[in-house]
Amino acid sequence: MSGHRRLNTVMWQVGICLVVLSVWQWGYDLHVKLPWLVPDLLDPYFISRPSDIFENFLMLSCIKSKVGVLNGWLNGDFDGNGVVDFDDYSLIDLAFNTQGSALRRE
Ligand SMILES: [Ca+2]
Repeated sequence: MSGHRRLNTVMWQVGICLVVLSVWQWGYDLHVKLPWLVPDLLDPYFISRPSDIFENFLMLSCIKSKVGVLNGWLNGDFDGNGVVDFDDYSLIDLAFNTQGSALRRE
C-alpha cells in the first residue's frame, strides 16, 4: 500500500470515528427538535455519553475526586492549595509511613 493511500485510509478512519463520537455525544440533544431523526437509544439515561465515560475513567484512576476536583496526582498538589510545597511532600511521607502492609518485593 502506498504511503498516500495509507494516509488517506487513516484520515477516513479518524473522520468516521469523530462522526460516530459526535453523534453519540451530542446526538440526543437533537431529539427534542427532530425526534424522528434521533433514536431513543441515544438517551443518556440508557447509554452514557463519551464525556461521562471519560469522567468516570478519571475518577476510577483517582485523577479526579467524586466532586470533580483534580486530586493532585498529576501536578503534585495533594492538599489542593495550588502550590507544591513541603505540605504536599509531608502527605506523601505520611501515606508511605502509615501504609497497611509492606511494599511488594519481586
Ligand atoms: Ca499543595
